Amino acid sequence: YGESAYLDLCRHVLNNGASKGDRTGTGTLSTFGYQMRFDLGQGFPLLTTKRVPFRLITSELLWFLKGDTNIQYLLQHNNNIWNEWAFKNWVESEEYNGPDMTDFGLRSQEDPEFKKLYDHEMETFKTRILEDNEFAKMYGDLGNVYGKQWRAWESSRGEVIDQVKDVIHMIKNNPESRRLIVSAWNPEDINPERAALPPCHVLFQFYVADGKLSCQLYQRSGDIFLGVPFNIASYALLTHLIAHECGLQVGEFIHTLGDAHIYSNHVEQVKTQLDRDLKDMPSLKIQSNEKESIFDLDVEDIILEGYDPHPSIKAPIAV
Ligand code: UFP
Repeated sequence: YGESAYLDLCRHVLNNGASKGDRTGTGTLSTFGYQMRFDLGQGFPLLTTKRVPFRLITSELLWFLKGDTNIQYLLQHNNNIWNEWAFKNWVESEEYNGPDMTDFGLRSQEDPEFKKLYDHEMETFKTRILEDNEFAKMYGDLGNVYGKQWRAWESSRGEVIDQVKDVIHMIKNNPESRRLIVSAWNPEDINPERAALPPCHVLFQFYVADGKLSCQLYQRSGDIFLGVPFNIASYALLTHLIAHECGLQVGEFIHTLGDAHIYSNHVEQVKTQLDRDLKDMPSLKIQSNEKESIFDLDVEDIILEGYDPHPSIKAPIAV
């Protein structure tokens, strides 16, 4: 249960994981099929054995919930986690005429001279997205990512489906339903020609019993050290927000992972984290007095209390 379940997953993969190559060429220790449970009534499951940047989790989730797919909102909230994807579209466009940015992810990790050029181009790009709405419309939009899939799924018949609104309606009106599902996985979009990033969070399902709302996520691929702590907090927050909207208490978040892996260059960091003791869990408060619905919430409405974790641990991200 809780953070111990996460640390158990780390231990399990360190001790039993298969050595497995991967798309990024980094190499991993990996296991297939693993489940963790978090009782949200006990506290908010933001890890305490290292600091996890909750601010970024909040603004990203509110961005998804608004159905927004443009990084301008994220940049306005000082959130840089999706920049590379938009930047890629920009530097591959006809209009871009700066220095060659082919393979910028890998090259900026390997070549300090190139990194300077890249950092400069990226800063220029961010400023333009923030200051020039026309430019932002053209190059800040990521297309078929979670915001679109959750709030404005386009069917082949030309309908637009708001899965989150629909699921909230169902939870309120038919809480016993066994069909309380939101899916991000669209086989039509998985073609690499059309979407660069097939969703990691494939599908989630809600469940209501005893006045409590639970949520289970199926995540097809999880970077245990960098991604998963983020993902746990994000879906725990989502469960809180939907419960709040539906007048329910929070139940459990159940995290089911497909390929759960520790990258070979994260092993030392994981061991450092495993040597640390757990601290008290923080708690979450939602302030929404005048807000019509959770779709109108702002980051300031979400308040985390009592978070006093061990320091963060740096690790390179696999791109
Ligand atoms: N990843 C996560 N969580 C996320 C996310 C990505 O752990 O929310 F978007 C990791 C999993 C994997 C990589 O290490 O990013 C995605 O690569 P692939 O598509 O090859 O699974």
